[in-house]
Amino acid sequence: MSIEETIIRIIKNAKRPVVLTGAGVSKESGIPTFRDAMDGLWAQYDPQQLATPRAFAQNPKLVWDWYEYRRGLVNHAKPNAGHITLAQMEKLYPKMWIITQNVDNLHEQAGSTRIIRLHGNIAETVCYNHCRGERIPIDKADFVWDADQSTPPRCPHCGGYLRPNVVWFEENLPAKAMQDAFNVATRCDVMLVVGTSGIVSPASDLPHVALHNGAALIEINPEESALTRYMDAHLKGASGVVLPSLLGMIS
Ligand code: BV8
Ligand code: ZN
Repeated sequence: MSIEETIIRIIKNAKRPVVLTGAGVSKESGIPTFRDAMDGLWAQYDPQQLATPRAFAQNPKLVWDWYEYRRGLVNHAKPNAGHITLAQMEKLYPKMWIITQNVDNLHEQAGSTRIIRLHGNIAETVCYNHCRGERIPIDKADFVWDADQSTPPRCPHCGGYLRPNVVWFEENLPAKAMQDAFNVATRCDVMLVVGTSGIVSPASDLPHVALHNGAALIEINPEESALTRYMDAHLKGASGVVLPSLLGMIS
């Protein structure tokens, strides 16, 4: 049996597949990955320097504006064939979960329902002081903000700054998301690792958890990543191309 046939058989026979997605799955929807240089004003900044509590403390307006720019990209983005295929796969596998590092909502828009969000949701806004409790979204209707003002919008409850509901570097991930992700990674029999450079932890630990528990690891990425050497197979290509062809072969 060829390697391809073996891979197809492994995925076809999976009972509890898990898909770990990174920024690469949203690239074909027009959302730059963290590795991509961003354009215009933002090209001069390193995302890893902006997505931190320190950056927000030092320059709240700059960080808020950066997220407003990215929210604009996300609002105009549509799910691509990769997101849509994963939503179709969820119907074939009743125990399938997606664990995503992405902060866009393209998996939900494509119709996926079993999603574990590790790094939050850029569309949501929370109080920087957590005055309503940890990461409780504040409704857009409850605050006003105009792009010219020199600060982020103010919390309607405590007057502190508002911030995007994303997990910054050096912030802990939401405990429930972490627990759920490690649970499904421990129990899965196949993990598809799609569109991630595998650099950011603890997300990048999850394939090791799956491997340690006997799962087959299959990567879908046009490039090699920090995880490629642990993979049983690396399907080289864009997720919007590879995933639909994979679905064609397993269904
Ligand atoms: C934590 C939300 C405990 C925000 C994100 C030293 C000092 C301090 C901390 C650390 C340190 N060393 C390590 C750490 C831990 C740190 C970390 O991992 N740092 C990295 C940089 C080494 N992690 C954390 O801080 C986490 N918290 O550990 O808490 C703690 C507490 C205090 C102090 C220390 C630790 C929090 C991590 C979450 C950060 N937030 N996002 C926002 O979006 O603004 S991470 C963000 O970057 C994304 O969510 C994603 O996770 C990551 C980007 O990675 P990818 O998704 O993989 O995207 P990337 O661009 O890298 O790669 C894209 C891939 O797609 C490429 O491989 C490319 O080839 C491929 N591709 C391209 N096109 C396609 C494609 N694939 C398929 N199809 C295509 N068409
Ligand atoms: Zn508040």
